Amino acid sequence: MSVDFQSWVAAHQVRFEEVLRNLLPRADIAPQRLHEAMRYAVLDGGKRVRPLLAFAAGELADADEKRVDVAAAAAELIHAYSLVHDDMPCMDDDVLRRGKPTCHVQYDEATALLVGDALQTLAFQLLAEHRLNDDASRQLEMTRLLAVASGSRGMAGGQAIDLASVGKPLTLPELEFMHIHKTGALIRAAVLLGAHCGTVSAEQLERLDRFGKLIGLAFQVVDDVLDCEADTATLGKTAGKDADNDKPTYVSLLGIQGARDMAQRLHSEALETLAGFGDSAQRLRELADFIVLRKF
Ligand code: GRG
Repeated sequence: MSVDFQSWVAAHQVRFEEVLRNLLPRADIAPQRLHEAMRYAVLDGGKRVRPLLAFAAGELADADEKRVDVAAAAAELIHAYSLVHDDMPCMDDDVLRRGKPTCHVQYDEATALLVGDALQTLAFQLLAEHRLNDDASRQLEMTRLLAVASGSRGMAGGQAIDLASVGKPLTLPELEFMHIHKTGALIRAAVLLGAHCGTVSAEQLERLDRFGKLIGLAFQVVDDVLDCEADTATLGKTAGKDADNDKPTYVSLLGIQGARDMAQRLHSEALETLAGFGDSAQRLRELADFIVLRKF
């Protein structure tokens, strides 16, 4: 009998922490301070939503878990780098992340910049060094996919639009475009990376891609709601920053209830994309529920 969702999440989070500990450079090898800061930024924190999505998609595709570990780590390292850079004074200028001082506060700005750079390149090093699919062209596709999701046509591009949008009214389609790139692209990539470690048809990949797109956007809509409703201690990051910074959000455009309704709609549509997968998509369904119902 399969384990319940909470136990599945907890077991993967614990196991994955060990995976990350082993894949990150040791803090006692040079340059020690940079390595220590990289470990500080990645370890002991975060929900690990992107890795969990990769594990769930990997299970659906009957993938070798050890291979998914590496793909999931690559996605999480990109995510961790983006948080370190986002928190810096030149961007969101925040002091709290994952319940502890942000990387530039704990170390210094130059170190935080290098931590982000080094985590990003480590992600691609992992994809190049480890065998993730017997078909080399599929492995190359995984590298391409993560690069596009992280770059100017993905997360970094979304962040550029976000920074330019402060104090400006955005239309709903403009806001959606920004978030599909800033937050959604990496979440979508995490689902596909997990699936690419196993066996899936082109048609199945297309459906998983749509699932990732919808659930990535739902994640951001919920994030906007939580930024208004949850407190700093629960979130482990400063609450209420969007309104303080005069940033357009789903809440500022649709109101709290409108944003909640939108998250529900995206959730339903995401579940529809999984209809043909049967039991093999159960973890993805449960993660979709978690993403929409989460309180932190
Ligand atoms: C610096 C290129 C570059 C991009 C930054 C991710 C990002 C783009 C900015 C972070 C700002 C932010 C709070 C975005 C909202 C959605 C989001 C990514 C929240 C944090 O992700 P979680 O909730 O964090 O998965 P944990 O800590 O659980 O991993």
